[in-house]
Amino acid sequence: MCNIAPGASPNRTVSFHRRIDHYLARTARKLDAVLPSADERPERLHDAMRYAVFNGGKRVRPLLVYATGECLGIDEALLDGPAAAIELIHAFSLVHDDLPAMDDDDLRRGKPTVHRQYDEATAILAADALQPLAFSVLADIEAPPDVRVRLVRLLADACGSIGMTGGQAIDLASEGRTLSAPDLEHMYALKTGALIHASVVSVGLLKPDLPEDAANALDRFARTVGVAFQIRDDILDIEGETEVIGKPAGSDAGLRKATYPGQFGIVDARRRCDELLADAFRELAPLDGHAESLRWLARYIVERAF
Ligand code: GRG
Repeated sequence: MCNIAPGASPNRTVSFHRRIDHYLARTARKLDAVLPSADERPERLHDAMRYAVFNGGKRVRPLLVYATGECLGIDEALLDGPAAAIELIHAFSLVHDDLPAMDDDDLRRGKPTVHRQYDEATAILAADALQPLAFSVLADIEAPPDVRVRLVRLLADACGSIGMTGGQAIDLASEGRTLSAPDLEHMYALKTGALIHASVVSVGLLKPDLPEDAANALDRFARTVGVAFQIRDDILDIEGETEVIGKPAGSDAGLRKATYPGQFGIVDARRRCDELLADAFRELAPLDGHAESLRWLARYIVERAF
């Protein structure tokens, strides 16, 4: 087992899910602080940015940041910046994902998508503004300059052509096609996994003395969970109800998307999720008892109902 100091977060004697509200409140406060007020000009743009960020959302990525922080014993105040930055990138990606040129969705989180609530140009601009805001937040965190540069690089790679955007390009190019299981999982690892990976690995960067085996364990854990997250998402698209998942059920089939359950069936998709969860748990072994929060979140990710 590697040597990691116990976490300095509140109420560590109770299960992680009892601390979630605390972390959601921290995330909301930080996002509210960094987003321009809707009264500030240009008001409509700022209003749309706030709508994109505050119209619901489970905040899984910020929770992964705080859970990893618990695991590594990092002061939670230092985690607010990375948690908010990653959520801003996530919000921006969803606005783009819903646009007519992408998935053309009217509903997100049970509410009109940003281009439906405002208009297409405002949605594009709101997303365009959320992305640089994320990097500005990272540039301001209370860490040595070299750590901030590494964080910016990690997030830039995670959302660029070797990360989320590349995954989205493969996803769009795969409509109507059949992919092998490894190719599907590669697409998932980029489209969805890259940001989930960054949520965990960014916290490791805040601890320069992190032992290599712990850093490698977190890296592999995050990659595994990222793929499981997208398979679960695809299962929910088939099995979920629109009112529960907050977006039109069955839209992947409508768009002839290449998905794991679409190609291999729900049973195999569930089996693959369980396999990935077991792998993820195994990866956490070097972190031993410090990783209870990450184990809780990984299970939540593969069992969630929306
Ligand atoms: C130009 C960098 C750039 C990005 C645009 C549109 C796009 C490229 C990428 C989209 C990637 C994407 C939307 C992947 C899907 C990930 C996914 C499963 C999102 C849903 O995440 P949840 O369930 O959402 O965490 P909530 O609503 O809870 O926040």
